[in-house]
Amino acid sequence: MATYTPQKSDKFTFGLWTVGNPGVDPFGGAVRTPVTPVERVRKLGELGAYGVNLHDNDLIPFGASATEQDAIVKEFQSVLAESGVVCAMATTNLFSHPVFKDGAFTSNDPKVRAFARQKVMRSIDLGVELGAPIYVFWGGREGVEIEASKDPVTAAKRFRDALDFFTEYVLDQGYDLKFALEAKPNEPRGDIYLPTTGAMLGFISTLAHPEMVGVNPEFAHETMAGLSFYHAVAQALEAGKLFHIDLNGQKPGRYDQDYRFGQEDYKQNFFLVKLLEDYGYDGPKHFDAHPLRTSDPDDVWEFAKGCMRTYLIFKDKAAQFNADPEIQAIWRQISVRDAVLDPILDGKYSPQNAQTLKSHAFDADALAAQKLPYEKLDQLVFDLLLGVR
Ligand code: GCO
Ligand code: MN
Ligand code: MN
Repeated sequence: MATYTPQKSDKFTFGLWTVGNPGVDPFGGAVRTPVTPVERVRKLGELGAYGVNLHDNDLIPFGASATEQDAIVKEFQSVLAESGVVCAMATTNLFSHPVFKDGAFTSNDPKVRAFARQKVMRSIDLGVELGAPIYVFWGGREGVEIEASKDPVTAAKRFRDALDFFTEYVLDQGYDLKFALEAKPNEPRGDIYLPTTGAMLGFISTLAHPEMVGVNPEFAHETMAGLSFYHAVAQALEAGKLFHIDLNGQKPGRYDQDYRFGQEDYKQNFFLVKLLEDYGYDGPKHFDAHPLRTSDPDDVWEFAKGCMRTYLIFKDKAAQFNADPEIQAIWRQISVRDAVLDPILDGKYSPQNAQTLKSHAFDADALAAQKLPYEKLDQLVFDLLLGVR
């Protein structure tokens, strides 16, 4: 019987803000006093997590002096070393302080936009000092409720100008750092710009250094919009742009629930884990989730353990799927091969290939009569997931 014990090689990570979430929601205040960042790292290390992620202000209070920052960083570096936990990703809080209430990079006020750039550069320096190889941009306040208040074309340009500035900054400093852009359709803004992973992928190709920039898709964000997270991740993977991933649980069409990974839609999560494993995604798997508001401090750690355990169970199920003779037989049956057509379809355009396709005789009725036993296939998957196979 597998124990589903997380190993460092699983590359499971948690944001300081995830296990440190005090349970605040729009209707009520904190229900827990989180332990300090240092203690969170220590505990995550004990549980087998590989890394920790942070916003600048998860560690360094807003407005702290350089001396205060140095002391905090030193203590944090020593707990990272002691616990064997790495700083896997860093990011900037461009959403909590009221100065960002109408956006950071897309604010109409150049002083706010400039302050945001200052904060990001300082935060990049901090992330690099802590050893983070990935820097996430999530534009939580980059959006609107009132369309008359901003020009969305100008907003897109401002977002791009900011990112181009930061990639140049990274190159100028000689940092070894990649960026990952995280999309979200809404919340906290009525509409957030660049609302989906697909939108981010399109945007990246317009940047000055697209090779330095990938995506950080989040289960909850795509699911809120009623989209398939599995497909969004697949597209990013295929484009070589899956630099980071935020895993959690979410029901479609709701506010951002940030549930424990795997809490909702087992099938979608199974295929997601299978995708990451089959295609050898080797970046961090970040559980960007919150313990329930009902959780006491012990239950917070059950939440963290549950995220990792669930991933490992799905990984085990993916291996079962790949080894299941009946499932694989159906897969072979539907994965039709054709000695003449496959090389043409897999290859590039040539006048010869165009001519061959144009003159090929197809029997459309015979093709339409091919058996596609998908009811049977899906039931096998269901049985496998529910543990009766
Ligand atoms: C959210 C987002 C954030 C970001 C984080 C890192 O919905 O609040 O998912 O948790 O992931 O700010 O950029
Ligand atoms: Mn989120
Ligand atoms: Mn996230």
